[in-house]
Amino acid sequence: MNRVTGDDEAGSLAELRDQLWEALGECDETRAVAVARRALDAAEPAQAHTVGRTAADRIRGAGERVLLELIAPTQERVGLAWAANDITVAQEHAATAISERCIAAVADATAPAPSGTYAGRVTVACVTGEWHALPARLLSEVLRLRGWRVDYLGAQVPTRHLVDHVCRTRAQAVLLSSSIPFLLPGAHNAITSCRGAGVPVLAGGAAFGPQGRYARLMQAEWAEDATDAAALLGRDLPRPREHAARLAETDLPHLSDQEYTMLRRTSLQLVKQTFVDVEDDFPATHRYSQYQRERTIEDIDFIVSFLATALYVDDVDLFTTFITWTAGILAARDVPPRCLIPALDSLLKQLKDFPRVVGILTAARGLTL
Ligand code: B12
Repeated sequence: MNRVTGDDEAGSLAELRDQLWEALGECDETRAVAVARRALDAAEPAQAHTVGRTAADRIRGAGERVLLELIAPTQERVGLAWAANDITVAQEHAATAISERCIAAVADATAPAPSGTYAGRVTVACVTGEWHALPARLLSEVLRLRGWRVDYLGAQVPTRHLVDHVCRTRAQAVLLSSSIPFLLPGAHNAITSCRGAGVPVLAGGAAFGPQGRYARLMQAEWAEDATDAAALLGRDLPRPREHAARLAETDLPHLSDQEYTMLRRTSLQLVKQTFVDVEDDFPATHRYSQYQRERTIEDIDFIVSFLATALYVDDVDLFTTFITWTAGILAARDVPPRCLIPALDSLLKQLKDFPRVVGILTAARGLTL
């Protein structure tokens, strides 16, 4: 690999991304790790001329760039390829496992010498039910490079155990990651519980919405990515006052209409009835295999979960964005997106007495499917 500077640098990173992408596509772990290592060499000297930068600074900068500008976007590309049905679920799983290996290789190659002194101690965790651990892992490694002691708890951490941990370790802050919006009610519980224990919460990940709008609704700080998170932590997050258990309605007064509670309570029945209505309205389902029937029920369950979450955060956009996304996933698999219409109509019929639900479903019915 040629050492790169200036304009060549961006070109080189783009090339390395393509090389990493190819290695992931071929499930070639050894090659992928070699690309990540080469990227470290390529990223480092570009900043070497900067006056006042120590060798440690340069290594840290290179590590961060490889994590956030090579591995993260390549992993996002994996998601896009899966959504477009260009790669299988198995290829996506393999690619993610290899990305994890690459992160570990970068972390090993750039680990600061143990000094026993840290910028502070923080906990990084995914909310209950959240399996997308890789974004939290990336965040943890960037913070370590920046001198923080990080307790990385990984995927789906039950709130009670999260709170126990942050209290026991006297964490300066909890960094909570979530990618899937329907986990937001659980995320809210985690935020409220940690704040109740006097620990500030910094939330991030796609679940928290554009510009972190749902994190703010839930009284958490929000950062776009690991670099922003490091900057916020460096400014010391204000410690919330410890308080007793707090009702979700305190942050979200619209919940007092009980529509969310009712929907959650009846969701099993709603999914069953919606499937029956879909079968009636969309005759093709009668020819479905058992596997296809199960996937359809799963899709309806998803629709109901996202509907409940849109009610929880009182945001129509959360649901319409999800329906548009689902339509794209279906179309890429040669399933006509208009098969969503009978499901939406069935829910509208079953839930006609609930004004906020009706508003959300009507907006979704207005989409071109
Ligand atoms: C790998 C993957 C999986 C793996 C995760 C394994 C693992 N070890 O992480 C598995 C197979 C488990 C999985 C499962 C599912 N997945 Co998935 N998955 C992905 C994929 C391809 C990559 C995730 C990733 O690593 N992204 C790379 C990181 C770098 O990006 P990022 O999340 O944006 O994170 C950055 C910032 O948001 C931020 N950030 C993130 N967290 C935090 C936290 C803090 C505090 C801060 C400050 C910043 C921050 O920093 C990161 C770095 O810049 C994404 C596609 C994508 N675009 O991300 C889909 C994706 C997230 N998955 C999706 C779906 C639908 C699912 C499933 C529901 C599928 C299913 N039907 O079962 C399940 C849900 C499981 C669950 N309950 O969590 C959808 C979500 C769509 C939606 N409408 O919400 C996506 C977007 C795929 C797609 N293109 O449609 N998935």
